[in-house]
Amino acid sequence: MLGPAPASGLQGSIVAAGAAAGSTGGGDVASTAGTPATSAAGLDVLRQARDHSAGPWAVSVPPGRSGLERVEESCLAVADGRTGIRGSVEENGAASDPAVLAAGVYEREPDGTERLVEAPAWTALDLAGSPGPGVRVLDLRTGAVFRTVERDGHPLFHSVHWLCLARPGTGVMVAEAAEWIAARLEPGEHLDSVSVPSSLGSVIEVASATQVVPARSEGVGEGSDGGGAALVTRLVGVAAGRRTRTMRDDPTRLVGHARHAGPAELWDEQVAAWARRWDVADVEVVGDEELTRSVRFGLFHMMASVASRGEAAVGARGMTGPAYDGHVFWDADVFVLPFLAATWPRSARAILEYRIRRLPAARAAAARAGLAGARFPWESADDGTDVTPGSGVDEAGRTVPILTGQEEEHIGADVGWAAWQLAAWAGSWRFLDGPGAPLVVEPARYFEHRMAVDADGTAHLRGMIGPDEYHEHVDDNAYTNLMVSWLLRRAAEVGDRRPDAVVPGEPARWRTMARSLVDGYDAGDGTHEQFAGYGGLEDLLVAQIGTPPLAADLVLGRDRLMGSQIIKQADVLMAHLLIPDGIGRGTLASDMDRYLPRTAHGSSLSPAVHAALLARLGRTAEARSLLELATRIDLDDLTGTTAGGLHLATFGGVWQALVTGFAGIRVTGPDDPALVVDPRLPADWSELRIRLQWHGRRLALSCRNDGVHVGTDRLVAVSVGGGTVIAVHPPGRWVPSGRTGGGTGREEAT
Ligand code: IFM
Repeated sequence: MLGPAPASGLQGSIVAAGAAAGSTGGGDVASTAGTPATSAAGLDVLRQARDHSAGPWAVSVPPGRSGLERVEESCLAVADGRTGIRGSVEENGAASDPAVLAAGVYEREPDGTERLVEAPAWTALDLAGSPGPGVRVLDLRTGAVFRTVERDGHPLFHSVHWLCLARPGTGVMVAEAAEWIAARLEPGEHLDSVSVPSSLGSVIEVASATQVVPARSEGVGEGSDGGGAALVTRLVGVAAGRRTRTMRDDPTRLVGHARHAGPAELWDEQVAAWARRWDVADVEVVGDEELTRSVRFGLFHMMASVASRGEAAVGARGMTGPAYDGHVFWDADVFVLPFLAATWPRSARAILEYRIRRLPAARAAAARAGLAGARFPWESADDGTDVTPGSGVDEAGRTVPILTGQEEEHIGADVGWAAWQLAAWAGSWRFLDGPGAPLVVEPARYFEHRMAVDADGTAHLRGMIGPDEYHEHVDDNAYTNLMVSWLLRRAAEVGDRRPDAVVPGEPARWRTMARSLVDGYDAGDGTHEQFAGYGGLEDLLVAQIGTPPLAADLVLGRDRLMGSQIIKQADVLMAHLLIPDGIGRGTLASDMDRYLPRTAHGSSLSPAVHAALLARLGRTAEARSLLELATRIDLDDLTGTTAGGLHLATFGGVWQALVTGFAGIRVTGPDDPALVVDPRLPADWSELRIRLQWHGRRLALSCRNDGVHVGTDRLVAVSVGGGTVIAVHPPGRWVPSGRTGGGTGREEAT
């Protein structure tokens, strides 16, 4: 388990900067001017980074754990939105999987598979021996990884590295090593470069300038008669993308700029850049430091994984590992994007830009199916064609077909929903009236043609896979139909505003189709049937087969599972999360009672979704326990898959659970007249503090069950607990909840 850093910061005895300014050697770097200052600054930075890593702002990896190296490397990964590096130790142990990854930079294998290109880690050092892993800390506040190794009370090795958020593609590493470890590090200055091209015309290029000077310090030199220890300062440039089109910068030029700035300035920039991000994104559960840390861990990785400009291909594991080959799923649009729309809209826009640029491929996919509009792929990589594998191998070594690429079509509605989210948080139609319009209109057009209208006038989507991937080729998956119905109505609105984006008659037809599409609602028991015929399947509860989270496919086998009511992850309930106004009021409680006991949480996406909805229902103890489960999925490697990278969608789900669940914040569209907040907190959370941006206002919300203190930089309209809308002037005020009494859930109370 990964835990907190020591509250007082890590111990060590790195000495004053001047001690390192000895010989600089006669290296081959173009200019050595300022070299002593660079080493001095390096030491200073090393010390400052150490001091920053503490409390609920840091996640530490203790020494002496075996078999977890790759898990730790995922957890300690850092990124700047464009490129990332796994948190491997500098000597790259045998069990290590070091890598530099770049968003959207894929390789196509001879069998057609597309996967992320991996370049060698720029943190590698040719150490003469391993000092042992020591204690490693990810400082969430600054995005730096710090390592300290001591033996018998003597420091042996210290290092810090980070990727510069303010200048994507620039990396910095400073390390101090004792004599016997540093024996192979040649004093002087060294330039290195490596280029990893991909068959798709992309490349990752890494250039670095490394300076090695003696570290005659009371630090790592101690115990080695003051000589031979080394201080290493490495400045790195990483450029990734298509050589001709999207190559961001020349890596050598990036190194040159970094040398000009020097490590101290780069460190100050880094601290300031991350402070700007946290200022609009932090979440704190007052009274639960461990939960706060694990929530921030997820927020950090989401922020690090998405660029602020251009397009952002956000793979299921971001740039923290190679799992799922770095493919882009609905994880990006539905789970990660809302957090960014509410905190850093430029990054949400970049996720949508990735989809906009792949509309031609989505249109071609629809056309291949003989249909109009655009059909987004379930798994997407370089050019937006579907890259979902056709089969996989299960744990028993059997080849099983994977049908999600053909049948998990809800992705089209998910993309439209994501575009709407950005507009709703921004309080502006600009995006939807402009480049975002096709993301809503074209999938709607596709679904209009994809559905079948029966003689009785009801419309159906047949042969689908819903979010519950345990059941394939089902008819009228409730989540898909509800989302498509919602999408058709939104597309009609966009069409009303932008008649040039639609064909005359489409908006009216879409409104009719939205009403005709069946949603599985059964007035008898007040629930939505997950798909036609679900109720007739073997009625198994998860408690009868094990304790969730579990992979029920492995427990029951594929055939029995498909014939049972066990589901993998939130499906009907997912619609309650995303479109509470698009699903029958009062049905959340009954759908929860029906589906929660049948849900295996076989996907890491599932627990947080349930946490959000249980909180909404006022079932805060259950909500909290599922929230905590979600926050530990990677930190404790609960699914055994963290070695392949972190589950970004889970982090997004955790944020949504806190914001839309526990805090009860609801946004529906760009015209929302007020921010709606309705907190439901467990008794021992004294406060839930959330920073975000809504309709261009920077807000700091301190939520309690009896009201919310709203801090704001501009006049904002807020309604708390169903109370009247109150105008809040800067710097803010306490807004009491309009809800009287307690105990009932939000749905019942409104
Ligand atoms: O997108 C998810 C899906 O919902 C469940 N299986 C894993 C995918 C990638 O995270």
